[in-house]
Amino acid sequence: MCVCTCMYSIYLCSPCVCVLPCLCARRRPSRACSYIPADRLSVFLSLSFSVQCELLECNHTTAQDRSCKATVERRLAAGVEPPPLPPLPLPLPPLLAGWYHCVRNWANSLLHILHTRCSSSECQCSTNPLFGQVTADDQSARYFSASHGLVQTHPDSAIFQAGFGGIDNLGGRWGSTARPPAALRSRPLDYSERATAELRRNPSLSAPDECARACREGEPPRICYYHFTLEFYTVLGAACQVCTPNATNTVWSHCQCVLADGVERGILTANRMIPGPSIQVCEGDRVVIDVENHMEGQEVTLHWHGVWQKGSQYYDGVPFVTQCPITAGTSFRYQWTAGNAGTHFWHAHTGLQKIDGLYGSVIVRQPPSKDPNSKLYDYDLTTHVVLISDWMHEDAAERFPGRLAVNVGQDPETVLINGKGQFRDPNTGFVTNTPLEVFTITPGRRYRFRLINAFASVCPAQITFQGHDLTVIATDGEPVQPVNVNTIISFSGERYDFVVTANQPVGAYWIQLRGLGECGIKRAQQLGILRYARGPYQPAARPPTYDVGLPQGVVLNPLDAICNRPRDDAVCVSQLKNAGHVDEGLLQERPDVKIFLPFRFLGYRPEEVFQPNTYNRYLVAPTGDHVISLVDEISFTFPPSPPLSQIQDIPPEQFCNGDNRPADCGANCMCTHKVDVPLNAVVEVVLVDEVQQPNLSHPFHLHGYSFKVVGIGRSRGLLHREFNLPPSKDTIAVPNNGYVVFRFRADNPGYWLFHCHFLFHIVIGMNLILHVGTHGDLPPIPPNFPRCGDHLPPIQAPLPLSPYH
Ligand SMILES: [Cu+2]
Repeated sequence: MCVCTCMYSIYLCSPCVCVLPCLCARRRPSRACSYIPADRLSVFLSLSFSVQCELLECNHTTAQDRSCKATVERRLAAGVEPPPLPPLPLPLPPLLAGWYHCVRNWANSLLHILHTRCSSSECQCSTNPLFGQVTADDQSARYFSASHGLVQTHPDSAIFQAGFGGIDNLGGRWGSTARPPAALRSRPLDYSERATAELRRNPSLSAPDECARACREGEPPRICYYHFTLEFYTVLGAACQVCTPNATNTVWSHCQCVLADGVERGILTANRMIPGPSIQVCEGDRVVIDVENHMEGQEVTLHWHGVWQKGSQYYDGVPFVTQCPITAGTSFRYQWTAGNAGTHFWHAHTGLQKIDGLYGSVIVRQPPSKDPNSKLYDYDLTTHVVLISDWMHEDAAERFPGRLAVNVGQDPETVLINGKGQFRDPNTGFVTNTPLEVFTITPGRRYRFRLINAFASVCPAQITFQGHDLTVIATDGEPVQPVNVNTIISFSGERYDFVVTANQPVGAYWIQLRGLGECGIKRAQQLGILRYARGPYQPAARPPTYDVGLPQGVVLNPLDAICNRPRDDAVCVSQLKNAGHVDEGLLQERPDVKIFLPFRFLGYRPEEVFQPNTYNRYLVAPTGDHVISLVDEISFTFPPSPPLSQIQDIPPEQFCNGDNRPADCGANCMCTHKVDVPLNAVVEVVLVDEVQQPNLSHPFHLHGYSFKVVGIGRSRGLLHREFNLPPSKDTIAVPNNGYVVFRFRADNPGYWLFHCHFLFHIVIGMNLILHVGTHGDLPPIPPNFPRCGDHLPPIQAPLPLSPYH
């Protein structure tokens, strides 16, 4: 019996007959076909590919290598699934049989072969590259698989490539003497020991780049582990003297330089990246995120926007609703099952931290058989997430409550695509030369893009791809029947998935992102590049400007919200048709519960706000008005403890709603707005915009659910409802001076925040809590769940001074 190692993997011989010789392609070219399609160069060698080659009996001759390449490409194009690993060719000794069992059960990932650990008596299956590594004097523990440029192919395309685990350590003593291949030595892990300790300790955990994979039916779920270190940080800090970042949507950046739009400022970051780490998993995976708060003097919670948190209500991340905020210097472990697939994201839900940099993508993929639109695209790449955000050149706190003279209002200076962009100074005309985001595509292929609107300000965002149609296939994670448009307008908190077909001449094309509404004042826009592989890097066309932009064509989500008739130039969200399952009970005539929620601003005169001994909160709008928000005439305040875990600590009079207002509540009625809904009731919510401010449409987001949008419009009087396959969403913009009607079945017990997703409206009370079911319906409070609340003990008389004083 012998076990052999090679540069990229191992193979087994028993006695010296190779089980998987193809795995040693790089070291033993005489036995393998090592062809990798050019658009996947960033990945090394996939097992499925190797097995295909092996079955094809490729060998080292160039002619045969070419024929192997042709055959594999034909299979790829035809969408043929890769063959399973071959059965054992001959009886193996028990140890090797155990090893092979691990490899075969975890089929198709090279990582499993690399990271399975065998002692002299048994093998432990693991996908976790750090499992079992010893840190002391062990150099290898400081190296970690590159999530850089990780490529995720669509499962239909027959080849599935795993990220490369990096450490070849099956020779000698496992893990203690091995060194990473030379190619990886130049990529030190930008991680503290503490950040990887859990991965080293626990064999059942999968690392982030192993979880970012194609999802297959019947594959066992994984436990995906993430570690977020939250810090005060700097754009263009000294880290930028060390390296230039080029990764997109990674979990770790191997370069700690944050460029953003090339304007220096202080920021908040998770793992020194903007956007923060990307969580990409399969439906059914368990997601564990350890959040370490290093932001001195700041508390934080992270919300997983779009993840329903069924059974994990305590990890929804809303301060003083589902948990106590994470204080500086402490850690909090979020853990939830990725129960609903789709394009989601995470962001800080405390104060104004989100717009300073605390956000990132959450992508939950599913097997193609479960996606009704899977036939419409060939690739669903980890790199084709389009996270758009608005960006200021100072801390958000500089703009709250707001100024009167310089930098008035809360509008961003610019907008970013995946944290990248350039900034044109309006005073000097100087343009920064930071890199733009580039998405690469191959001619003839169809790509799924996942757009995430992580804006915090009131600006809608408009995105257009030059010369390419966008086929919208999902919104807020839920599939819709495909619709072709040219431009997508999205609001804070919304997500849209669309397919782009590489059907234009090979070249580079502009992607234009414009901030609309108030962002029009500063002409806030950003550019990105859609590049054909092997084509030029720069578009030939002049860059579009804010005022002379790309042609809009057909617009999804038009701002005028004229939605009660079909139009040639636009598609309203309410006109999208659901492509998933629609609960018929929801569409019955009478819902069990109807909640009518008009919302508006309340304006104060300065002499009303600034009275001695009163400290009413307010926001100074760009107009100089001092306002708070009212939903059903109540301005929401957070309770001192989370009702989910500490309901007994909250005085009942803290809560209120439209039918139960505190007796002495004036026009600026402040209390914890809570609407109770019985479990499993069919609920209809009617949101009516009474702000009466042109250019402002408030996007409302419901935690814990998606709902069916049955009506959007601007006419008052009879509200039009459309019950034919209404789309599912969790964030919906209410047209200014208009309304939205949606329905859902309240089957997820808990305390769910429902709020306008504009950051500066949350902090002045545009929220309420939807309380579904009773405490008896909730899962138990997690052990040692942190507690918080007021400390107001009886006041004591002065203590007598000690006689020695
Ligand atoms: Cu709002």
